[in-house]
Amino acid sequence: PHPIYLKDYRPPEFLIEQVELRFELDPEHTRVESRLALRRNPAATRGDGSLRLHGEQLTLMQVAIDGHALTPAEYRVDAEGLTMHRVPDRFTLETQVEIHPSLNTALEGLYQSGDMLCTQCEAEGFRRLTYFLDRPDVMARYTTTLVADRTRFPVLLSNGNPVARTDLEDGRHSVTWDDPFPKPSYLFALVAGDLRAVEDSFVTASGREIQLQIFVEPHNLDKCDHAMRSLKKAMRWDEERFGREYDLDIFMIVAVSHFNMGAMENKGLNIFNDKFVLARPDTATDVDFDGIESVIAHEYFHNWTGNRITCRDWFQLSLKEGFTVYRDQEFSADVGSRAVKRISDVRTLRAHQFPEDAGPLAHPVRPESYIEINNFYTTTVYDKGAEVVRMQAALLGPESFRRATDRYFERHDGQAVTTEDFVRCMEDASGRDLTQFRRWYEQAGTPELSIQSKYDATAGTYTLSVRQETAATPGQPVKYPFHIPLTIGLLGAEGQALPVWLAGESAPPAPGTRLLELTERAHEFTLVGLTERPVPSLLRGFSAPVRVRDDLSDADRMFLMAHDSDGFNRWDAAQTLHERLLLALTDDADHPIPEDYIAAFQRALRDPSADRALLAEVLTLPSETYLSDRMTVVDVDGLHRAHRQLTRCIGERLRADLLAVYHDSAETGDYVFSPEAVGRRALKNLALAYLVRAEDGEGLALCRAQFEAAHNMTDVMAALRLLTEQGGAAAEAALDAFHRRWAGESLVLDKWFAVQAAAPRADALTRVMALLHHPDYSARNPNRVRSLVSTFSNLNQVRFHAADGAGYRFLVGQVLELDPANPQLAARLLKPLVRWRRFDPERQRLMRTELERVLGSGELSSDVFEVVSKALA
Ligand code: HT7
Ligand code: ZN
Repeated sequence: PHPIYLKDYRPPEFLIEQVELRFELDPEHTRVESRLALRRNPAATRGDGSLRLHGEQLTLMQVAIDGHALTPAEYRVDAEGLTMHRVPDRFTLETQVEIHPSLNTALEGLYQSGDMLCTQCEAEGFRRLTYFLDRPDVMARYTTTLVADRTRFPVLLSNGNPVARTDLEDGRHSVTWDDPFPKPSYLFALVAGDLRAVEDSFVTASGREIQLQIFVEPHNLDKCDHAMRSLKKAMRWDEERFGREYDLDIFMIVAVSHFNMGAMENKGLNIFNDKFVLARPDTATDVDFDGIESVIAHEYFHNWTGNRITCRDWFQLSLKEGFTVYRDQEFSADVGSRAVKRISDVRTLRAHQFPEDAGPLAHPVRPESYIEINNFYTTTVYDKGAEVVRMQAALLGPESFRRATDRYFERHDGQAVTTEDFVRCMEDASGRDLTQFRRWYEQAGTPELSIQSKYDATAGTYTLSVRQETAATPGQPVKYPFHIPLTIGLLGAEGQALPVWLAGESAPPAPGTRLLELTERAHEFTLVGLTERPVPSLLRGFSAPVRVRDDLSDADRMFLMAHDSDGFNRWDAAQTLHERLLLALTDDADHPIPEDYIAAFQRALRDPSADRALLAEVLTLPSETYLSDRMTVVDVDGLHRAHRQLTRCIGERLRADLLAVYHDSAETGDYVFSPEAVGRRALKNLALAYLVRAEDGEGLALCRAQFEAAHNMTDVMAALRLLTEQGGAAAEAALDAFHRRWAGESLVLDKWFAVQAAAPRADALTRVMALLHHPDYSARNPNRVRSLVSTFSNLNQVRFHAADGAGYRFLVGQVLELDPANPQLAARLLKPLVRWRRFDPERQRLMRTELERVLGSGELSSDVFEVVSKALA
């Protein structure tokens, strides 16, 4: 497979004005008729007079231009498309093809999920439905007719509005849909099935009534309330915060159980992994409820950021994904707790994006080349892309940023554009020059800020010396300085906010947070008017996606943890304290656990006014995977031992406080999904975890009781996780009971598989391998594969990285088995092996051997080939 380069982008030679599709749907043989109105693109240079359309895995039955069937001499078909040797400047092309949904295990194009048929076209799946110019800068209007058996497929859906329905004499029926908005082919969708809908409506700011429908299999009708509530909240929020109103008269969501990713924003017909739709308090955890709210919002927000304004080419993917993640993050922050949301987003960024940016798959937010676009739906494009939008919002300020997004929506509505067009709107609306800022789109790698401080008591000044440095990444040996917004505050001895007053300014600003801008490799900021040494609160709210190395003492961090007005930085101070101690314990098991460390957390636990959710975050230790990214050579076993040691110590030393918190947080009444209730449950279950992991008798009894008595899945899973970790008869009994109780509930069974895969018990791999043969396991269901295989290899670091390499062999075996069936899934599974250079020489050897085994194993998909070849390069 060959790479595709951004520099090679050329506008399409032909445009498609109108698309008429007719699908005669059947799982075994589906016939697709297409009628395309094509015309030469005046903006493109003329080629050799031929036209090439994309098409894969299609059986061509007929092709005609302006009503005349082509003879075989007039066209050529190969594995990737259809070439017509001579075509007019304007013409109608008709094709007829056959496809086989039931054989489609890649879940790209038209496929079967359970008893239903559905499509997934992003990024390049439309070419598996019919011959087409399957690229996002070809936007067309679609009319789609679906024909299928009336009994098997009573519901037939596509994009836009239904305009005709007919019952046919042969037991089939047909529905025609018309989508008035021009769209790229990747936003096309159809669904056919025996589905039921939960219905509601929404009145837009301008008074239009929109019909809302969530389609599910009949037995899931009682699990859609939360998704519908989330949708209506998101619709209102987008009007209020971004001035964006919904445009069609219907908005539909369909939940399917076989899905490669989270969800898909097809115009007017979002298709979702059912994991991000279905929830009842007894079947879904708080984390699931939260995920549903944000994914529903994310896909809905794409209607403007992605659909009305789309990407010119796939190198611009972050234009829609980075901006839409930013929008869904802001939505969740507004409807929940801003600090807690920021903490969880930064946790994700540090745990996944920072390692990606430091490894062999590092790429810019706007990549320069790719082999397989499906490999570029990455945390860099999504999460760092959102940070890049967030930094622009910070540099512009809220009013100017809103003016800039308004301008973007107005200027580019109906177009396929670039990240450059987005930045230009930011500049035009604010008058700011973002030339240097553009490097965030172009340069890969995480900058590291080194910040040194000096207090001069005589002069009353405090000097911050800041340097930025970014390590080389593949293909980018030299890095130029980034434009970095650095938000800081200063705290006085009583914890009060001090003014951040820069030398040379005539008067101090009001005490509080201030934005400094870094553009050079080194800066010195002299802050004046200080009568005492302040404690600095650096990078408040995580104002830029950077690593920080500072000279604060542990005492400074405990002070910040107690007093910083910035909730994010209170948490970050605590994280750094945990991290430093855990790394010290990893190096030396006898390293003392300081009294003041324990005391600081005891004070936090005893503070009656503390926000429960934030407190739970503060008390949560950084994960072993995250800590491994902080070591030059990962010490897998040392980290695991240190983690257990500190956990046990906290459980023992803070026993009374943890028990008090547990009892204070008892569930009363019905399940409520609110920031307060979620925070209370999080803190309670964290307290329980410390107690159980310290093998506290009372804690263990409480855990067993909670498993028996809890009515909500959050509490049940928290208890089951701890029991499974402990092992023994109680664990087996609980797992059996859980399995019996939830037989047939696929999403709940995913949890049953995952909880066993994550438990760091010595027999974890044996158990995981046995579970591959469990009757409920299916390699054809990505959720199930992820629940077992990905959970083990990503969340059970100590067992996956077992010194004998058995974890690596297991994973590669799974990848090789899956690759022919579902390349997207196989390539994603491989990710934990990509960081092989971070481990000790023997583990490196074992991992490299397994990666080489993949490379040497013959027919690989382009997806897996790209990941492995780059990992080994
Ligand atoms: N825009 C979507 C990305 C996507 C996808 C979704 C489902 C299956 C395969 C897919 N390939 C790419 C999801 C989103 O970011 O909203
Ligand atoms: Zn998205």
